[in-house]
Amino acid sequence: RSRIFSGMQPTSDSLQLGNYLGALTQWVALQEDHDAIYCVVDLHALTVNPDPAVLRERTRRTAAQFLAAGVDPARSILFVQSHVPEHAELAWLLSCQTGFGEAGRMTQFKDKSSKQGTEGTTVGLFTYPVLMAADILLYGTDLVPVGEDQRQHLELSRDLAQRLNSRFGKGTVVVPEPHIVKATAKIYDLQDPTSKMSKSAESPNGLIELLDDLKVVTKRIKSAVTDTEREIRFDPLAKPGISNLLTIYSALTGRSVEALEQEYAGKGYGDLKKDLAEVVVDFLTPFQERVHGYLADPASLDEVLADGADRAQALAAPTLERLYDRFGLLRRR
Ligand code: AQP
Repeated sequence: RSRIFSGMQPTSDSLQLGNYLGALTQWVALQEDHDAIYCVVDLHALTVNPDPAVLRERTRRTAAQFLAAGVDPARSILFVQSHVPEHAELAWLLSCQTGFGEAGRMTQFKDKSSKQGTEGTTVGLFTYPVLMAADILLYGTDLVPVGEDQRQHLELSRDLAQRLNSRFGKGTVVVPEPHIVKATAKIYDLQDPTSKMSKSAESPNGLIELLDDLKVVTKRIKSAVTDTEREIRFDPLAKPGISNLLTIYSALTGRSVEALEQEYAGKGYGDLKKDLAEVVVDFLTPFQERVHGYLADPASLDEVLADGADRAQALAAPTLERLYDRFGLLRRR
């Protein structure tokens, strides 16, 4: 069985629909016939300096949303990144293998740091993709299910893996492959349908947040930006807003975009939005109930996470030990 690893940051009280459709649904599907490891990457979230109490709360909330989406801790390993210190340790080794210029070419860093300014941007944000490579390489990961925005970071993980293999010998680490499902690889902001939907967007109005009030969700879908035509047609270049709504509709119902185009031929944008809002509300209602169930029992949730951390660490520790040795660090007796 091949090995899957993926993570999500606890950077918001709620995940957004892009996180769910771009990544989380693939996580749930892949755990059926792969060895899957899923992680709340709290160390990554530190790069934007969150309030400590808020971070702690969001870490549990993020784990609860993984479980509510169907991540099954009996089949997969589910844990919190900082519970397994090998992640931070391997990140140091890898940061000493990453070129400064190479890290500086990461577009996500360029985007986020340009918004925050030089003084507001942490060194942690700069080395974020190196920590991500450590997460992946620590487990001999074959496949990483992510959305399109993570493709470049994954390319860096592959480059680092190949670098270690050419320096220390073939097979030192596994070179990971991205698993990106084209149809849902990038869900767009409802108010700005040429930008990706993002948890920490400047304005929440274009987000579908999984834990938001259902009336707010409905209102946001009904006020989604469209275009001045009337035809309901999938055409991401000419009609990014309508195409995004069709993508979401199709992904949540399992109906093809073509079938939806036919069904809505001659109907108005208002009809599409009203029906989509119902589809989203029908999906979110039981999802939110499950999340609140997990959050009502934090002791059990913490137990699931502790068990996951034990299982993850059992895999991570020997890999790190082997790499420390390859790098020439004298091991303690
Ligand atoms: N809009 C999206 N469409 C499809 N997939 C998406 N992902 C994120 N946004 C979309 C995927 O969800 C996972 C979450 O990764 P993350 O939490 O590490 O952070 P991110 O990629 O930076 O996601 P966000 O929501 O934009 O978070 P913030 O605002 O904190 O930066 C990844 O697999 C990602 O590809």
